[in-house]
Amino acid sequence: MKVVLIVPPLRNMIYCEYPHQEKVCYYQPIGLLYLAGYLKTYSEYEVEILDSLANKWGYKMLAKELRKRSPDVVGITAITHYIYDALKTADLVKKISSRIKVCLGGPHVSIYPYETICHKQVDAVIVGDGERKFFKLLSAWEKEEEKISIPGVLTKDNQKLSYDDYFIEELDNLPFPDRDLVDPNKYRSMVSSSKFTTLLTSRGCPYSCTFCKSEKLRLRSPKNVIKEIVECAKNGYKIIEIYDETFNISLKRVEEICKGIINHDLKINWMSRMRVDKINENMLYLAKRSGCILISFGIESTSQQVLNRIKKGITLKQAEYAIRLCRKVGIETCANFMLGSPEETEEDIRNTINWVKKMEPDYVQYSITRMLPGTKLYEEAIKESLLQKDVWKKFALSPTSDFDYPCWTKSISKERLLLLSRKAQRNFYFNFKYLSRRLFSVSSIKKLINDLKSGWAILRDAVF
Ligand code: B12
Ligand code: SF4
Repeated sequence: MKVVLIVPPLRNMIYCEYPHQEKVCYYQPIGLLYLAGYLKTYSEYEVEILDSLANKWGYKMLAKELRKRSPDVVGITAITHYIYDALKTADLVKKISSRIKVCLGGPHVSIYPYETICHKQVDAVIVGDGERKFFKLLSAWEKEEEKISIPGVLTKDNQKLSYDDYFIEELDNLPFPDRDLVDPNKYRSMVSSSKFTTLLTSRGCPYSCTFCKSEKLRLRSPKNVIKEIVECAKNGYKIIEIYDETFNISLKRVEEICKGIINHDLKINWMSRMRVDKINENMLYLAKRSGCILISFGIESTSQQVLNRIKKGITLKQAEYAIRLCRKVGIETCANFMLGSPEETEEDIRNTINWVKKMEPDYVQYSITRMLPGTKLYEEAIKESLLQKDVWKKFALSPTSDFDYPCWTKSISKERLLLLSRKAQRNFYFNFKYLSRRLFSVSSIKKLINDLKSGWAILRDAVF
């Protein structure tokens, strides 16, 4: 059986805060690489990945590539933001041949399984971690089973969903993502042009920030993580972006992973996302010695009232400590903020911008607080009648490319928030002090060229 996994052409993504940045940095579709790794380990199926985003393909080109391969099954990944394109891709597959089975998976499908299976071009949907369930579905299709009943899978004939097998608990038992299925030259990180990949040491997150839909936390053992990092280093990857929702949930675990990288003398650099309340000097020194070059912190707001309201569980003191400590140790920082959270005023936003000026992180990312489906913030907005109805559910049933993304606009309008965030972004990067600081800190001409490319993308997003 021939299986093709697809990242759709993102031509109608409903919203993307930084469209130009998305054109300079491309990330391997790690979820699909995991699915492929699993299928290649446990089956004889022929598996290929078509990443339309990294290949810069539109629908015509994707159709051409699909026709060449003539698959039996197509799997399409989808987040809510590009479900329109995912369904359009499913349509295209069915137009090429109605005998090709189409299955959708990914975060959007896990939130809206019933709304997704309703679409005529979709034969099956899978919720939660996909590896085991997709394999079971393919086996059932191969055997042409009449009634398919697999926990976590919905088909046109069986629309009773069981959440029994939603998560994979033992991540160490999973085969590694099959990185050989994509061309490494097509992927690039924001901070370097070296051979780059992404890696997950955990899935889920134990915190409950109201703007985020976190799932149950599962951790891989440091030994298992090191094995994958060693494999990546052997295959020539120089930069690894750890894509955990929060990497430093356990300090001891991070330290063990760092020690493993140091002991294996791996010549790699890595970056990750961490929480400001879970760091200490020892861990950061180990991180630096093991090649950590950048840590992103979700600080969100500098108003403690707002931080409490969105249940971020951090204090401004912790954020200041984290940025100062990273600077002392020699690790760059990226501070992420959301403007326009509940109870945030324009004065709070000004305070945030001034705080950033004072703290001087190496990078900053301002976005506006958007209400994602499945989050507490979105539920709050419906309860407080800020939204008249469940707009995301309606969108999931009939997606449009001009969907108006809901924001918390009780005190500040969306237009104003967008203006403030763009202005803040532009003013941070394009001033003499910042540019001269960056110029003196870059380690090589290659890095300078890379920073200029990324900087141009940021400028375009902030200006246009
Ligand atoms: C790393 C990450 C990013 C990275 C890289 C994204 C990428 N293209 O790889 C960056 C920073 C670029 C990013 C950007 C964005 N992201 Co993001 N991101 C994540 C994060 C933290 C981890 C994703 C990941 O690698 N997961 C691990 C892998 C193993 O899981 P997976 O991909 O979901 O795949 C598994 C299953 O879903 C399933 N599956 C997936 N596809 C398929 C397909 C088939 C056929 C089957 C059967 C199964 C299946 O099986 C896989 C293996 O178990 C998630 C959080 C999360 N909980 O997933 C958010 C998340 C996916 N991002 C989200 C969002 C909103 C965005 C942005 C729109 C933000 C923005 N800029 O405004 C952009 C969109 C960019 C884009 N083009 O996709 C949301 C999506 C919410 C939603 N309702 O769909 C999430 C869920 C965060 C959240 N909690 O809200 N993101
Ligand atoms: S915002 Fe970060 S810390 Fe909060 S729940 Fe989401 S992933 Fe976890």
